[in-house]
Amino acid sequence: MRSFADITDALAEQAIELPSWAFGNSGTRFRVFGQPGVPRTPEEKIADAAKVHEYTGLAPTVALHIPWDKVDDYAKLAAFAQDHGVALGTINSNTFQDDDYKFGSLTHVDERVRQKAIAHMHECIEIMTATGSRDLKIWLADGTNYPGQGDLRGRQDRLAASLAEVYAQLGDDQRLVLEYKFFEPAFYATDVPDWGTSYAHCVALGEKAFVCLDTGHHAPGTNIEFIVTQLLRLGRLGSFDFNSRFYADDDLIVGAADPFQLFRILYEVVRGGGYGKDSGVAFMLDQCHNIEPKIPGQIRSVLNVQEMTARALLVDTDELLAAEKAGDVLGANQLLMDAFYTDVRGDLAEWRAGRGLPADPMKEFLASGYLDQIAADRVGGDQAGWGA
Ligand code: LRH
Ligand code: MN
Ligand code: MN
Repeated sequence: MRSFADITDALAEQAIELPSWAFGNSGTRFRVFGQPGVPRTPEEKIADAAKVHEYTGLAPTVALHIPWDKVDDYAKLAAFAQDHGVALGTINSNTFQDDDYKFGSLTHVDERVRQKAIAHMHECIEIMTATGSRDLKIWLADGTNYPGQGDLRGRQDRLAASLAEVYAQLGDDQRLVLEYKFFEPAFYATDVPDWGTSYAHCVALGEKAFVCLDTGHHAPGTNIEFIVTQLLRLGRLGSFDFNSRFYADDDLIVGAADPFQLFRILYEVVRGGGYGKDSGVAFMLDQCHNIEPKIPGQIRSVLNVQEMTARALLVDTDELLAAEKAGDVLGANQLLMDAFYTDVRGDLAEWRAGRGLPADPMKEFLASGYLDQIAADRVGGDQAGWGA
């Protein structure tokens, strides 16, 4: 196994993008529980996200969701973020909250609605240009609830045509990232249900199209790390939406439900060259904190990713490959498990302190008084964008 000192350079490269929507009130379709101090504007969401970066050094960018984070001047919003020590990151399109999209967006059989969805994507690309963002992330709620409701093939064909129109608008340094999800809100057939469908569309589009893997978007029991390996092998893993789940798309804190799965995923990321600032693979969170406080929820999340990344980096890949080659089943497995069971929290605390960060970011943030301050300052905080 590698030593902690061996992995600190790699750890220093870690960057995890935060979703603006994690800071707003959110809930299930049964209830949204409001919390004091919740942001009322995109600026306040960015200010909260900046706190996570200030205390952890792990979260230098914030993803926006349009139109939830609609403002008049995006360059000004980017400057606001910069003043707070962060940058704006991925622009997430939203074609799922408009009555027009009841039967689909980029797949819609009605040309007017399909063009409206394409125009929204183009607007998102313009926002990216204003904010200096690299990635347009597309997740579609498109699908059908009943067999026969829609022509599955026709929907794929329209999707391909729509995506090509969106792709054509990308600048040279911009990327399209297509996220998949196996069900919900459509319950019979989802139009981008799996990595293979996303991959097929990306390959047809061109070299600036990549797959986004949301860890909560698979059937129970799916071997997600295998998908990671395959997409890295194919050069099409663009980004992660990290979260954890017990049942379906639960959007719980990453690493909370199954830390071992997170470790296995991160090991494959490291193994496959998907780790680090030049890898082209963006780490993002996609979570909602329905009952726990939001900024601490995000602090816990990025620390969970950091801890599991450290454990994955501890694996001596050469040693492991040698054990695998020798057919040493138990030895190889033990090499992985030894790294997984290594408690890195003490080393990480010491390392953080040595870099001018709080050894215990959660404790220092809670003691900072920021939560009391925003509770007093912000009255009438709104929900993240859905679940009212
Ligand atoms: C869909 C999803 C997608 C959306 C986000 C709010 O379930 O994961 O990434 O943009 O949730
Ligand atoms: Mn997602
Ligand atoms: Mn999701």
